[in-house]
Formats: sequence, structure tokens, C-alpha cells
Amino acid sequence: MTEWWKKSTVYQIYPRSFMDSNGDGIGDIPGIIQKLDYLHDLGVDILWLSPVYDSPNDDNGYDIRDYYKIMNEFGTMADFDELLERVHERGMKLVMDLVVNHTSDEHTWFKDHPDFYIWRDQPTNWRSFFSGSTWDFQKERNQYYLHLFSKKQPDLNWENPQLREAVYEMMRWWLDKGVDGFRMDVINMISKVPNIQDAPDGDGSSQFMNGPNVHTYLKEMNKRVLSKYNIVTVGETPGTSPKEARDYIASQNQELNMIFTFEHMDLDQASGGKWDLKPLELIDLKENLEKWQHGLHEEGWNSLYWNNHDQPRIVSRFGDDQNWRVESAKMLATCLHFMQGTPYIYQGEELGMTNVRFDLIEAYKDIETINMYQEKQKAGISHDDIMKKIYAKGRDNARTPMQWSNELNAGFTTGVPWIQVNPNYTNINALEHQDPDSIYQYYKKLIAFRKKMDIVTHGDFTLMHREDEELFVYTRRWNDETLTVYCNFSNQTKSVERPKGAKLIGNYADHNDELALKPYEAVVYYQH
Ligand code: TEU
Ligand code: CA
Repeated sequence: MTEWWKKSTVYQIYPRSFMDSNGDGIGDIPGIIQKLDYLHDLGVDILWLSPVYDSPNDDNGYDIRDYYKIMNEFGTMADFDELLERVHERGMKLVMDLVVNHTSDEHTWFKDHPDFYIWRDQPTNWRSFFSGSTWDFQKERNQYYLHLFSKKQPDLNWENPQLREAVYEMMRWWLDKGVDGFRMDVINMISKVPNIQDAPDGDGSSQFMNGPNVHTYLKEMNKRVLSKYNIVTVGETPGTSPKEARDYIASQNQELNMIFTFEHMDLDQASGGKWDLKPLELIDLKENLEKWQHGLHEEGWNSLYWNNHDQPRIVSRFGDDQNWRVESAKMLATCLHFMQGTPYIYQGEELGMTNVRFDLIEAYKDIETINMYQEKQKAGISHDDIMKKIYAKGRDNARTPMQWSNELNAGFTTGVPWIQVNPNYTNINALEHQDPDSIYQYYKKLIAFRKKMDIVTHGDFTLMHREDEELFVYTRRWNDETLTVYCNFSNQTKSVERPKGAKLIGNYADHNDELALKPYEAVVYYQH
């Protein structure tokens, strides 16, 4: 029997930027309820909410102050209960974002249970994901506490069984409400090596990623909580290979159902990390996705994504948002949605929303971006050179308000939006989403194929034209059926062999014996 989430498509909502119902400029839960029919029509069946718990919003909700309370800006627990009911009555499911590698420093635990956190007399030289040190000194205790992210996100000490029990109790509370699963924030970082120490150039990741007890903890979490519910779980696991992924998600391991890999999202950066920009080589992308398709084909299951609230928008990143926006958005969607796995659509991806360019750093809100700007400015890098990095990789690219219409503020709010709307909302918005040629309707077709074609769910994967630097071509085979997916990642017309079978999707008009793909065109052939 195929697990239900293997035929599903997930839609990620970043509530702060999705829909504001009360004019305070901040998206909220009643706003999500207003848009459920838009989501249901698209055909997605699982909604993943980025954190909606009480938070001081140092990292926009990924710094939780109270796991049992809804963030004031987003509404009330009654609003949440209504959202859950409205989602379920449409036959959809709701997955929460579980952030338990760290809490906010304003969580009562930080004061009342210091042993739930990680303290040392002396700091190591580790660098935070958000610039600066991963240690902050606390006078009262005369010790340093660890925070891999912001200083207001102290890491939890998972070696402490009382902490683990407190997390499991909270998880049960949400699951007993009827929540359908969890996306688990940096879950592969919860086990640190026992004697943490300085690391070469401050990169401590080998001491906290996929650590010594991470599988012990996840097996315990599965036994004590997850196994008692019919739910779906996906772990966010930076720095994980297919081999390590199988350890987390092979069904016999009784841990998680899926994980997010970051390898394909790190291909357009050089050795200095995400801000050290490097053009994408398509062959690197083809071979990485092939590695993951093969690596999890028999054991495990891929999470298929191009976008989320931390990544720049794919049509600007791997497509062409100036000259071929609609074509390249559809091509990128085709490339991903015919692979094996569960696809994740991030809000606005179905409209071909693009990256944004604010002239002033003050327009940016993301702590990662602001800290990086200050750090690089101190290092003497020019404003323009830093802004180039932010334009390419800043997380606010994904966090500008959802563009619902061409009205003021894209119909997102009647107030002043917490972050400026992308000025291109006047011609990129959801008004035309019923138009048969819209990107939204194209996504709707892709989602429907997954539901009705077993070859998409179960077929194997073979990369074709491996050496071609502009074409991404692969086949899927299942019993006597074959799908051939052709994606032109360039702004040139590309000719390839005439495929066998019938055209399943794509605007391409059949020519004689060859296939001439227009710039950023995708076409899929089906034969059996
Ligand atoms: O992100 C984890 C993570 O690996 C980030 O460092 C990510 O790689 C980076 O932001 C890319 O630029 C998760 C959440 O998705 C992110 O929003 C949070 O800020 C972070 O954890 C801390 O909770
Ligand atoms: Ca609001």
C-alpha cells in the first residue's frame, strides 16, 4: 500500500507574508482561511505552516517563546482551531513547523530550566549561521550559552531526558488537536558531540550535524510520539547525503518519512558559502538530482523542492525572470514534478513570483541578511557588492508579501506591509490564476498527473544527454510505460531526437523527425 503522502503535493505557507485580514500589515491565520479555496483549487493536499507559535520574532517565528500559544500577530488559538477544521473539511491536511533544536531566550525554560540548554565556561571559535559567535555570555550564570543561530535562539540540550519529555508532551498536545504532521527545523543538529571544541575556520558543523545520538533521539521520538498517529514527518537536514538520508527515512529505521536535502541548493555558491556567488553549472544540478533519485529510489523518499522561505525564488535563480519568466517557471516546475518524491510548492511559486531588489538595506528585515551586511561592511566590502549578494541569495526574496492582485499592496493588506511588496505585483499576481495559460493552471495539471499516474509515483529515473550543458532530459519507466521529460534551461532553441509516444504536456507543436525546444521550453512525452 502506498503511503498517502507519496501521492501528495505540499504547499508551504509563510504566514507573515501570506494574507493580512485585519489591516495591521502582517499576514495572519484568518487571512489563510480566506484563501483556502485558492489552495484547494490548485490541488495541493498538505499545507505546511511556518511557525505560528508565540514568538518575539527575532527570526520571524523560528524563535519560539511559548509552544502552546499562537503568536498575537497571527491571531488566537480559536483562529487556529478554525483553520484546522476548514482545512480538514476540504479533505486537506495541516503540517506544523516543529522548531526544537532551540527556543527563544524569552521562553520560560531559559530562566526556569537552564539545564535544558548548553552552557560552557569558555566559548569555542564556532561561527553562527547569522554571523558572529555561536556563544553569548550570561552574567547571572557566569557562563556562555550555545546558539547556532541568533543570540535569541539558545540551543536545547537534547542529552537531558526531561527536555526530551517536555518536547514529546508538546508534540502530543498538537497531534491530539488533529494536526497531521511536522516539518522539523534543523532536526539533524539536535545531537552535538560530547566534548565540543574549536573547529577549522570556526565551522563546527562536523560536531553538530548528524551527531552521535541523533538517531537514538529520533527513534525515541518515533516510539514515544510519532508512531501513535497517522501523520507525515519531514526533517530539515542541512549537510546530509543520500546515505545519511536513508538512515533518517528508511521505513525499517522508524524515524522520519522524508528529509530536505540542501545539496542542489548549494550548487551556485563557491567554497565561501551561500554569499560566495558562483553561476550554476546545469550538469552539476542534473547529476545531483540523479544521485538523489537513485539514492532514495528503493529505500526512502525524496522531498522535491526549488523554493522555501530561506531560498531565493527559483524563476530568478535558475530561470530567466526578465525575458522568459512564464516559460522558465513552467519549465522548472515540469523538471521537478515528474521526478519521484513528494513536491513542495512555496507560496507564490505557482504565480512565478520573482526575487526583489530594494536599494536600501533598511528595507530588508531578515536577521541573517542584516547581520551579514553589518559584518561585510565592517570588513570593508562596498554597499553595492554586498547588495549583489543579497539580491541573489537573501531570504527576503521569498518573504515579500504574496501578490494577490494589482491593487495597492498587491491585495495583501489594507495597511502598511511589514516588508515592502515587490513592485512588480502590478503584472505578477493571482488575478489571472484562472487563465488557462497561467502558471497556476500549469501547476494544477502537474499536481493532477501525480495523483493519477503511478509511473510518476513509482517509476525509475534515467538521466539522458548527460553532457548537454543546457538540456535536462530524463526518463521515468514503470512496467510498460515510459515518460520522457525534456527541459531547456537556456534562452536558445535546442534540437534533440524526436521522442516516441504522445505529448503529455507542453506547448510544443510536433514537427517532423526532431524536437526543437524553444527557449526555456519543457515538454513531456508518454508512451506504453
Ligand atoms: O533553517 C536552517 C538552515 O540551515 C538555515 O541556516 C538555512 O540554510 C539558511 O537560512 C539559508 O540561508 C531553518 C529555518 O528554515 C530558518 O528559517 C531558520 O532561520 C533556522 O532554521 C533557525 O531556526
Ligand atoms: Ca494581520
